[in-house]
Amino acid sequence: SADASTVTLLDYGAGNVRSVRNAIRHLGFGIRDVRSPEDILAADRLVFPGVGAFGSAMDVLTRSGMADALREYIRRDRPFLGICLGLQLLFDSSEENGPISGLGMIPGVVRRFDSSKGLIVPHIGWNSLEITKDTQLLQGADGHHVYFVHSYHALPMKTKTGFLLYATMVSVSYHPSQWATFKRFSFTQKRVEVPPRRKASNLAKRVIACLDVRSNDSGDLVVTKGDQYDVRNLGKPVDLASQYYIDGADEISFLNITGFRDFPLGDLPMLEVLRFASEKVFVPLTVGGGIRDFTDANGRYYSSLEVASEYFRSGADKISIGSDAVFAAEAYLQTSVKTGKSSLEQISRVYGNQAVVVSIDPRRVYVKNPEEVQFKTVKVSNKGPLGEEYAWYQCTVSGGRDSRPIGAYELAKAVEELGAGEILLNCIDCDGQGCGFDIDLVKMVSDAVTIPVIASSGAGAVEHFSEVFEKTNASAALAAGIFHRKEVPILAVKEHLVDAGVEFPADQP
Ligand code: 1PR
Repeated sequence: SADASTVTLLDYGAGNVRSVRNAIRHLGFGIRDVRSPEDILAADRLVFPGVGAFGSAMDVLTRSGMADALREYIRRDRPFLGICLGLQLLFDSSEENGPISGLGMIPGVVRRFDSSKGLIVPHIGWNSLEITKDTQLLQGADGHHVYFVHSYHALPMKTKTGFLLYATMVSVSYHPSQWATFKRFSFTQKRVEVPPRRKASNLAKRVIACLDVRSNDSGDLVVTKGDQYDVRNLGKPVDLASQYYIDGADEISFLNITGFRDFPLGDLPMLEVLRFASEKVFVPLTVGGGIRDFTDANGRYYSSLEVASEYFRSGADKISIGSDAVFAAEAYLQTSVKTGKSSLEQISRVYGNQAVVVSIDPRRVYVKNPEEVQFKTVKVSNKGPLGEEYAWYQCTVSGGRDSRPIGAYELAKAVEELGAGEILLNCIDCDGQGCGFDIDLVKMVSDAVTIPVIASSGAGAVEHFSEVFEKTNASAALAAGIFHRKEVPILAVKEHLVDAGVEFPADQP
């Protein structure tokens, strides 16, 4: 029958569920989209990939009448696969922007991971699954590496009725080969209980390939790279991104380096690049450049949230904010008031912290004496030109063109408070130099925050990756030039990290 080959998908428009769609189709099923509460009740099997933040998702579900339909569907004991937030929403309440009441179908609460014990939250990256109880659904998944992005975990109260606790695992949304689960799901109606993972496993370090892109004179987006932010052209973004995915990159970042002067929604090539890339690249995509409020030539105002939403709809898993986050942090440090109006705050409130990266572009400023400046300094490993032993790292905006009165340390701490889920830490002095990451800078920032820090700028050899993971708390390392110029393949970096004893995913696509 038609129904045996159809999966009903609840996509309430809050983010990127492209990969889920790709995966369902990959397994040979058709997709019926939920347009009204009745569609939920009419479903034979319902997949609910929750994206975004708990509070805004509950608002949408309640306003549209879908909350009641979902409760009824589950009461009727119909097959249901809740992924990530799609599972959490079934609980009584969540701490995310809250406490906020959920659908109340599973007794229990959703809590934030406790970062006070040295945990880096959100947990982002490829980690192995450990299945401690035999379940039909996750058969064969034991020991496999899947991609996690989560800050919250669901804590069910002990009940007699087993519920499918699909943890907050979103891994499956990234690679169709991991969607075997779907096949099983479509044949089974049994509810099974999967206890949360018990033993902690090492958090895998990520290797990220970055593509700086800009529009050329004929309006095409090209990959560009230079040193110290002085750029030249290298190739086509989608082709390169696909190649990096095949080569084993854990994530891909696109930075539209002219985004600060052009309006991104007028930048159709970037949206096209994302659409094409998300069909070929099954690891997370981050996109940055130009995310801010904007009024176009006709006087039409676009909020940064609209800009970000368009990026998410086109296939981005995370967005990255540069200049606008610096202004938001400066205002916050001056007034100590969180207005809730900055792009950083608005986007993380709707899409969740884990979807918002802040890109920092600092430049080293040597000083003789830390007392000379009001910013956090470090004792540098290599003295300055006049024998200076200290430095602070001054933030810049507009691709390094303008320097601002705020240090990388101060910025990192402020944006963490404002809702950033991750920091992409560049360094203009090291960019394109191939002399290694700025260990002093990465150490200072990764020790200062509890969110993950991506070390960037300066990778020139495989040893630079193990060095940054050994000497700092960085969660990921990003490089551009060495990959573009094919000097060091991504696989060589990964092999080196294994040899050096830094854990990394072995069976990831
Ligand atoms: O300010 O929100 O519009 O965001 C602009 C974004 O574009 C920021 O993330 C900023 O870092 C980036 N950007 C702006 N201008 C440039 C430039 O190069 N002229 N690129 C630029 C920044 C730095 C890294 C680079 C690493 C690794 N590129 O992303 O990829 O340094 O390079 P390497 O491995 O070759 O050393 P907004």
